Amino acid sequence: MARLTAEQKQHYDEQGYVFLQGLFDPAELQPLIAEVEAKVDQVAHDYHAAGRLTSLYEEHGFKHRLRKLVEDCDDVYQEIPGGQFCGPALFEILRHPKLVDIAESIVGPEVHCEGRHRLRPKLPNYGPADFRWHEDTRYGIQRITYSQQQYGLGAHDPGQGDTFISRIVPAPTMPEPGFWIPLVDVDEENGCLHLMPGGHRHTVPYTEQWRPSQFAPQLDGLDDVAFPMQVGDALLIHQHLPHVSPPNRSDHVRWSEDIRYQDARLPIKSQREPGFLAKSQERPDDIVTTWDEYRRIREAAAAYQQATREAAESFRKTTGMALF
Ligand SMILES: O=C(O)CCC(=O)C(=O)O
Repeated sequence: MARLTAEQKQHYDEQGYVFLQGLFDPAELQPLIAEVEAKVDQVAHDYHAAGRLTSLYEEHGFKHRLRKLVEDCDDVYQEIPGGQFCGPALFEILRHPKLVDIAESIVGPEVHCEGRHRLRPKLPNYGPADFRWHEDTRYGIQRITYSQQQYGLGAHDPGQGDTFISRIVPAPTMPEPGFWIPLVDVDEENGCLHLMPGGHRHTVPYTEQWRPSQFAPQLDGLDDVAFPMQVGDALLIHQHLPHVSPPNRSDHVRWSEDIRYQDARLPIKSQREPGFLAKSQERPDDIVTTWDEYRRIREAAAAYQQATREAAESFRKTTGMALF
């Protein structure tokens, strides 16, 4: 598959997204959908065996079964979303050349697939599945120091002095292109994504990025655009593009998967969810090509987290002090 065309790259830079209509043949996503269905089935059996469900709801298909299960036992929901879900079919999508080659257009030839991929079952009228306006990555902060001369008074301006000015400014973080991939057709009724095209170029003050009431005026004049999509389409989204996921008002689950990439030469975003090297010229032998390898990376990270938690707990018990 191709990298982004020059026009698509320009659109990404200027508008903060690219709508990739028909990127996948829907059949290519079928193994992933089957993997999600198998996960839901396994959770249903576990909860049913534990006496926490009155039925397995097996007669309900992909779009309805999880809703029925959660209506019966709310705790079922927490078993499904997020990065905890992963298997061989998702791995094949994470490393799919169609995604990795497009990511390469933005992050360069060393492509790391972040471990923070997320399965999103957006249940009808279910608050925990909704997202207010946000950007996917906060800005960092950077101290800049400049003299009045640099600030524009000009070297020969008689008014220029030696005064140095020091400011803390928000600094865009490294490129982290994300893909939002629906697993059912999405529209405004079942909670399709809304973007604010161009919003990634408006720096929201560092402290206000998660406070929409203060966020909105910063983006005055930009439009909120809904993106109905069909299975097979994908949205490529800049990490600073504001987006929102309004409530699902339909009677079925809106399923989607989101995936992010970064330059593998830069510090890896999340040590807790380490991801894997998806493409590389510098380290071709380290590219992860099998689910078994990625599964072992995930298991090692989980074991490390567990050991860290146990060490902290043991320290707390012995000393009465909390490590974190
Ligand atoms: O899938 C959704 O409903 C929202 C996802 C989202 O906002 C995100 O991944 O940052």
